[in-house]
Amino acid sequence: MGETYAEAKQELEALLSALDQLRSENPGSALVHAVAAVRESLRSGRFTVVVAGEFKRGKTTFVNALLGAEILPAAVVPLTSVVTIVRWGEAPRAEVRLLDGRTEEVPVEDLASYVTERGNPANHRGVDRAVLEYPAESLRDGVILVDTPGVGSVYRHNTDAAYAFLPEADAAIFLTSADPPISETERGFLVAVREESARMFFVLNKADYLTERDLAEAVEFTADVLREAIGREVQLYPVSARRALEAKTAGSAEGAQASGFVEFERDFRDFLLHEKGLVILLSGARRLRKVVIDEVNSVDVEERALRIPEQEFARTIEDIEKAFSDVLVAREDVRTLLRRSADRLVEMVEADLADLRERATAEVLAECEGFVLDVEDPGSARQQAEETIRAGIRRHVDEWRRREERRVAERFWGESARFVEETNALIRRAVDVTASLLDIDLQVAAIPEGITTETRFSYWFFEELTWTEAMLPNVRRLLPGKMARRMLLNDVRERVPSLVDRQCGRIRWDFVQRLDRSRRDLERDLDSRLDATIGSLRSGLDRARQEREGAGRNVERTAEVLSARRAALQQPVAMLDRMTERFTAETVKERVS
Ligand SMILES: Nc1nc2c(ncn2[C@@H]2O[C@H](COP(=O)(O)OP(=O)(O)O)[C@@H](O)[C@H]2O)c(=O)[nH]1
Ligand SMILES: [Mg+2]
Repeated sequence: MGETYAEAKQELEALLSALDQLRSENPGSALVHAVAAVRESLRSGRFTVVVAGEFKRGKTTFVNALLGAEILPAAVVPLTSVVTIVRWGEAPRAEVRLLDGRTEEVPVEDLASYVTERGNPANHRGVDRAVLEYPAESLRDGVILVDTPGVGSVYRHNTDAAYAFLPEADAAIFLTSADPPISETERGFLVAVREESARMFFVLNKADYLTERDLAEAVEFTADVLREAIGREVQLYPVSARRALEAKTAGSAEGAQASGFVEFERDFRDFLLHEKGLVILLSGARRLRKVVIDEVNSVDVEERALRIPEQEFARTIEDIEKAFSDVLVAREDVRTLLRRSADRLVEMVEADLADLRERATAEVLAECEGFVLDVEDPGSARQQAEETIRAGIRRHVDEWRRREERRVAERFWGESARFVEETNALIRRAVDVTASLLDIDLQVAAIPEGITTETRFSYWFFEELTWTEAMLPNVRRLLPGKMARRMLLNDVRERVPSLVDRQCGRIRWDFVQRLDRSRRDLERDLDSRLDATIGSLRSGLDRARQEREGAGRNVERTAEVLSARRAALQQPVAMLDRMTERFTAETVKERVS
């Protein structure tokens, strides 16, 4: 943006205050709601940022450096085994969510005993994820950091976490370092996520280990690997998360500068605020523009309706009302189409799920059967067999879900655009009919396309898989090997299909729920925009009628009041025009570059 996000945001906030003053003359109007809604979206906009990378590249240290305090447990030996989500809170507070769905508040100092390998070996506490709230400046604007276990870590399920979180994130920071150089696993990860790379930042950590010359070499080498994996030139930030953390804790600005962190932080914040902030500002400005124009129309309608000759007045109102009810009947058809389109999306998900069910069952079974047939001591392999099943299902489901989320979101987006168009046509009809029956000019403020950013198919954190049901029955340890193997094999064959089935059922439920909610949100949103348009035209007519019926009517004096109000509304309209134009240009530029 030509100006900073903060400045643009302030400008919009000032406008909101100005509109607060204006609306007091007409309480209960759509303007009141729009002002509140836009204010809320400025306040609560959030950015999810995933920190990904192989274990021990320094992800957790890096998150601490961003927070400016050694708050998350990083260490030499332990591998973090659990995803940790860090978000703004007035005071430090920690909570863990368990795989069985329960949530427990835990002392912040004790976090290590839940999220590290040493404190929680092989995740025996069954922790699904930890959530830390912390009053760090860097989290102020709604930034949420997700510290993931490493790509290529020794535990399969850790590897999946970074993948699973990526599509729902607004941005990602990929960390590597020179000790050892970027690995084959990391390269594979980058190739797999290359589509997301426009939203990714690349960091070469532990720069402090290297001399200036070695660092330059490491940067060059790593950048080559990145370019090759991602398919384009990317900027690589050499930093020392450890030095940055030390400097920040000690309050040393020079130290932070020397760590390379400052440069990264600046670019990263710019990116976040620009990328996401712009979308929020643009949709806020467009939303306000529409309601303010509705208000202007309301004033114009009133002004004009006051002057209609007495013998024509009732008739004109009747014609306009008739047109409005036609528009509202047509809206019913649009709603029916919208619901049908949502049903078709559910059908698509169901068909895709059927594929997943079949493939996952076959592949997980094959893998587990192989394991059971090869294992040396089948009598005590139950736990490992379970682990294989769990990891297998999780892998299939995560991968499927990643693709499906995108697919559904894109389809939903496309469909929404169509219904926005249909509703705009109705809005235009209502305004045009009124304008022509009253023989005046009225502006049509269409629903902006951006409406869909507020009501899109939401990918908030989808539920992790949970395993409340028993996986495999206990096999008596003392059975002879052959028999134990046969029993275990039978159990695996029996359980895998039903476990896959159960997980597919949950996913279906999750998608259907969210689709339904998204559809209802969209419907409500479209309805309210059309209602607001008709409502403001009607209220202009109503006020004119009351005025005409009242005693001591003074058309000229009322007209003066109205033209003052119109003038007062004109200024915000002009400002909003400028803002939407500017923000739109920025968004387009962004997409092109
Ligand atoms: N020298 C140096 N060591 C670092 C740096 N960042 C992290 N480390 C160390 O690397 C080890 C792994 O760090 P950690 O943050 O736990 O890595 P993670 O597994 O990726 O989360 C720890 O011993 C850290 O102190 C750095 O910038 N420089
Ligand atoms: Mg870590």
